[in-house]
Order: sequence, then C-alpha cells, then structure tokens
Amino acid sequence: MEIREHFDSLARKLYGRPVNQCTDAELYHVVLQLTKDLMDKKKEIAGSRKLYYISAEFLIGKLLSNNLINLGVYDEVENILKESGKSLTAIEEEEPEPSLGNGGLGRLAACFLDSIATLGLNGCGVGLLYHYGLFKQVFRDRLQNAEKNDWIEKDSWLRKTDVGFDVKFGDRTVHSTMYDIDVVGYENGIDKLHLFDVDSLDEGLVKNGIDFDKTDISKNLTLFLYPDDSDEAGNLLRIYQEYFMVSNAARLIIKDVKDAGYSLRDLDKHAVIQINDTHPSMVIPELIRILTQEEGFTMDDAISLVSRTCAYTNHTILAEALETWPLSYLEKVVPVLVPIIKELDNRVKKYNKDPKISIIDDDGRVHMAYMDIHYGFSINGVAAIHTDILKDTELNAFYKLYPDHFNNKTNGITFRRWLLACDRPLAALLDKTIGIGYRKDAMELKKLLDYKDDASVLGAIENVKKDNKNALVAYIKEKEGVDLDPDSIFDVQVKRLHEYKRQQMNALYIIHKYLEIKAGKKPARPITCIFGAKAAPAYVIARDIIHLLLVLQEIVNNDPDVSPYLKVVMVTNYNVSYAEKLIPACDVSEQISLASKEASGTSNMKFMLNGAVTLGTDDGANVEIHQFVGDDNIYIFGIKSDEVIGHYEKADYVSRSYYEKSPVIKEAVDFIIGPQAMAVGNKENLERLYNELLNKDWFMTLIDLEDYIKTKDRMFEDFEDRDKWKKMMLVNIANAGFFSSDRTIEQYDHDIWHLS
Ligand code: 26Q
Repeated sequence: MEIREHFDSLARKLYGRPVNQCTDAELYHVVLQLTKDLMDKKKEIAGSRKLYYISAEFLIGKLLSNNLINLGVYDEVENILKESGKSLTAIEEEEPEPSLGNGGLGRLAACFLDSIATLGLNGCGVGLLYHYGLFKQVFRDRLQNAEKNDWIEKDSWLRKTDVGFDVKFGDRTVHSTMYDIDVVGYENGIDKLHLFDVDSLDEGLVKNGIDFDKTDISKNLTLFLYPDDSDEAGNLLRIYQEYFMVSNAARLIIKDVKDAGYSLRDLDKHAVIQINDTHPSMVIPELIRILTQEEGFTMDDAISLVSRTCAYTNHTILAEALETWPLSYLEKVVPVLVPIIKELDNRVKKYNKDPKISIIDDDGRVHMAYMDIHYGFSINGVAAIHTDILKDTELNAFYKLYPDHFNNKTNGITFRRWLLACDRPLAALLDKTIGIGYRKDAMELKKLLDYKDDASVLGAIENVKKDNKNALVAYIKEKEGVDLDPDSIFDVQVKRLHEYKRQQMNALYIIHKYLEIKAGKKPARPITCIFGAKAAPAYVIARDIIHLLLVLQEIVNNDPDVSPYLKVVMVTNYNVSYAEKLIPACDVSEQISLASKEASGTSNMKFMLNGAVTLGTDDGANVEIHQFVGDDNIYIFGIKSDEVIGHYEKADYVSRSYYEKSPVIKEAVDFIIGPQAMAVGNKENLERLYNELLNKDWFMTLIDLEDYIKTKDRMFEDFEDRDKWKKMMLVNIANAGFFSSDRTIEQYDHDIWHLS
C-alpha cells in the first residue's frame, strides 16, 4: 500500500475521520502507527556474532522525526500532512520525550544505537524500562523543583515481548518482561533496544514530586531513573536496579546463544558485551555465577570465557562518580554474587599485592571499575586526553599491568538527529553545496572548505543561523515568556549542572558584564546568555548555582540600563528536545569545564556541526576540535590539565588569593551577596555559594576567570567582523565529520567488537 493510502486508512481506522479532520494529538498516533508498520517491513539485522551494549541509560529523546528520516520518508509524510493543512513539526510536539538518561552517557548510548543500526552491525541495547524518566524541572521562587516525568502512553514505541525471567535477590524473587524499541538504521535495517521491566510494579507508589515509597522493591524497581547522585536511601535501590538489569541481560545473552544452536563454550565468539560505565559491571560475576552453578563450567573456564567477552568504557575520572559499593550492601541485595566477587578479588590479590588495584579495599568496598579492568579484555576512555589521563594517572597501575587493554574511542554524535533532523535548513544547504554524500560519509563535510571564500555560501550559512535564531526566539517567548533579540549574540551553555562544568564562571562573567554596562561600557552588540541545566536534586551547591542564574536573569533583564545590551535566560526543563532547538540557533558554544575534568563532552560536537564557534578550555573532546579547526577557529583559554593535576597533587590552590589579587574577580564574587542579589534571591543559597567559591572552589573557577573574561570579550569583538565569523562557522561545520558516531562505532567494531 502506498504511504498516502495507508495514512488515510489508519486515520479512519483509529479515529473514524480523514486526516484533515484529525487533531495534532490524533495525528501523532496515526504517524506513530504508520512508522511502526513501515519498520515492520524492514529486515532485522542478523549475524553469528552480536554486540550487547548494556547501559543503565538510553537517552533516546523523541523518535518520530528521527525514524521517519532513517526510513527515508520524512519529506513524503510531511507533504501528505501539508496537503491536509497539517504540520509535521506541530505533530512532533505531541510526542512525549523518553528521558531515560541523565545526560552525556545516556545520550551517547542512544547515538551509538543509531550508528550501530546505520552501519548494519548486529547489536542491541539492553537496559531498564523506567516508568518515569529523569525528573521534570520547574522553577519556583527561583529554585529548582523536581516533578515526575511520565512518558509511557497506551500506544508508544514500546513493544511487549514474551521474553521474561525470574530474578532472585537476597530477600525476594521478581519476574521481568522485556519490551523492545526498534532502532532503524539510516537507509538500513532494524536493531533492537531491549528494556526490562518488573511485572509487579506499582505506579501508585509515587507521591508528590519524585518521592516514593522505597521499601517495597518488587513494586518500585523500575519506577524511576536515578539522578546521578542518589542519596543513602537510594543506594540500595540503585543496586537492585543494576542487578535486575544485568541478570536479565545475562539470561538474554545465554538464551540467544543457545537458541541459535551454539555452545556456551563459544560464548565469546557469538557475543560481545560493552559495559557502559560501571552501572552494568555486575554482569561479569553474574555470568560467571550462571556458568559455574548452572552450566557445569569450572571457575577457571568461566572466568576466562567471561573475560574474553566483556569490554568496559570509562566515562569519568571524578572520584565521587566512581561506583564503589560496600560489600554489606551487596550481601543484602545480591548475596549470590558476593562469593564470586570475593573469588575474583582473591585471584587478583594472589598475584599482585598492590592495594591500589584490589577489587575489594580495606574498608570492604567493591570497586566496580577495577573488577571490569581485571576481568574484561578492553578498557577505553571517551576522548584522547581522557584516555591519556586514565593511562598516566588515574588508572596508571592498571595500565602498567594491561597496557594492551587500554584504548581510546573519542565520542561521537549521530548526524541524523543532530543535523538532518534538527537543522533541516542547514542540511538542505549542504545538500545543495557539496552533494548528499556527507549523509553517509561524514568526512565529506570537508568539501565545504572549498567554499571558504565563497560569499554566497557564507551568506547562506549566516541566513540559516538567522532563521534558526528567529525560530528559537519565538519558542523561548512561548515557553519561558522571555523576549530575546535575534540580532544579539546567542551564547549558550547547556549541560548538567555541575561545579566542574563551571556554570558559575559563566555567571561571574555575566555579573562582570552587567557592572561594566552599568558603568557605561557597552558591548558592540547585545549579548544573550542562554542556559539549560538540571541539578541532581541532592546536589546542594548545584541548586544554588541555578538559583544565582535565575536571580541574574531577574536583575539583568529588568534593568532598563542593561537589558538592551545583555539578557539572561535559563530555560526550564532542558532535555533532548530543547537541545534540538537551542543548538541550531547558537553562535557561541560554552565548553568551559576545568581542564582534565570533562571526559569528552558531546554537546561541543553538536554545536560545532551546527555552525557555532567554541569558547572552551583544553579539555575532553575540545582538544580534538581544536586540532581539527586550528587556533584561528576556536577560542581556548584557561590552565591546562597538567597544571590542574599539579595543583591537586600539591593541594596548593587557594581561591581566596585570586579574589584578593584581582579587583575584577572580587567585585564579581561580592555581587553574589551584595544588596541587589539579596533583594531578589535567598540569603541562604547565595551565601552558601559565595562561601564555597571563596573558601573551597574545588574546581578552580577563580584561577581561570580573568582569562575567560578576556577571551570571551575578544570573541565577541570578532563576531563583529562578519566575514571572519562566517568563515569560522564554515570551518567548524566542515571539520565536524570526525565527530560522527558512525566513525566512533567503526572504531569500536574494528578494535573491540569484531562484528563485521
Ligand atoms: C552513579 C551511581 C548512582 C547513581 C547514578 C550514577 C551515575 C549516573 C550517571 C553516574 C554517572 C552518570 C553519568 C555520567 C556521564 O554522563 N558522563 C559523561 O559521559 C559523556 C559520554 O561519554 C561524556 O561526554 C561526558 O564528558 C561525561 O561527563
């Protein structure tokens, strides 16, 4: 059946009306069903060796437009709707966003699935079906509040399967059901995302906000995605979730291998497991347990086999983010794994007494990452500098033991979502200018460099940006009620709120600018500072920083002397869908983490691809972006990672000395507790933040502040040289090809997975 006829018959079948008489909400369900039907006709990707990408997070975002693009029918569907007076863009707004991740790590997993299917690789994602995704952020009295974020509707992308398993915890057994979401590759077949749910779940447990009764695990196991710093009470539940995930994954893998008629002795030939950070690490002892206790393997054979099957990706060097679980917790939740983990630890201790590499430390804590490194065949970091730091410092003892296991896989992003879907005008311009080859081979974006001096292409790029900025202005007006000037410079910092990412440094710049303008020094062009960030609900200082940003928004935007030149807006509930609107409209991409702390970053890549210029430190993937575009097309400032590491080693950073030395810094920091801020904000939040900056400043905001201000001002001046700026935009787009997740996945496959 033609798509057009199918469309019409679905509308009549579901709603008894033709397309032109359906509401947008109804049409969303029509297009959803249509898309699922089209996906059913695609072939499932197969092979004798399969990748299992196990991850606690898959931040997939809305799927409608992405799936239509990958199926190659977006334009056709858009036209059919247009003929009935309907807009596909409006219909996309009806889709609830699955926010099944916190940030970068979860979004990376989603980009990887898209690339795995696009490259036709036999792989799947395995994770959890959270009924409530990452909390919905609302602001009340300039403070962040968290509300529950449900996304599952009666009809959705989820397909219930008849696969399910018993999962035995120390105190109970639960039963699972596997739900699948189809992942359609760009002009390719279908892979699956498998999400496991617990059958006995009770959504009625959820009270106000995101509070719920934590006592009955059988009823709450998959209710919520954990924000990235669960409190004491939440830790046990987190372990229940992790074991539930990996126990199901292990059962699924063994079932697949057996169903295909292979011997479990050949597990490593038919399955490869990528452990996405340490959240799925218990898959190692769980597989060993099943093989020894149920499948007749000796301990030696099981350990050797599992070690040849599992590979681990590290996403952070922040000590507080490395999972170490007390043995006593594991004894309560998964007593069956404890003897296995102790055995793994004993084997390490037998041949190496170095306490730095012990799985179980003297305090009885289990270092999940260390288990992965000893009992996996690969460990990778997510950007060159990050992998180097792992090798040279954080995991140096392990690097010396297993030098061949360490490798780098610089992150990437899927260009389907982050260019073809979110910036259709730019994609159309590229099609016209360099042909459509870049859609399959991102390195072809380089062809754009031939047009570096072509006034008409440069002008067209500038016009696309202008249109995108206008669209964002309208959207922000509608959602936030804030008026923005589309002719101002759009300076954007969007990412989780964390001190190491230094949103507070950006806030201090805003204060500095505000004071300058008050004193009569006006910028050549108005500046709009846009933020989007969620803070983990238990992260007090992060919430204080949000408060400061909202206070600044109030002060700056309502000051008639200043607001014509400077505006601040913190958007509500930043998520994947918001990112898709903000990124194409951005001029200046803020990537200002303390050097050495941001493992990679991925929004830096998205911004670059959409023609923004980076203002950043030499950190994470910024380092590689810098190498690709060269000194003239990026603004790098701040101390380097080796200096930062030196300061930590010597413990010699004293933030107060920077404050005392520099009147500019002092004036900006003092503003936080000055009369203007206090009149708008809360004493408690502002004073706490002020004291933190002055007495601790663990992520060295003040050491880089002056260089940041100087570099940012220089950048804004350069923005006025329109020819120069447009060329920078073009050079950034042209060099973004390396950051396609297709390249990343090819490297994973070539070096680790060996699927093709
Ligand atoms: C741990 C224990 C208990 C509860 C939650 C967690 C938890 C959850 C999420 C710990 C960490 C995360 C997320 C980490 C993350 O997103 N890291 C980012 O990964 C990106 C992809 O590699 C990188 O680009 C970023 O630099 C890195 O910060």
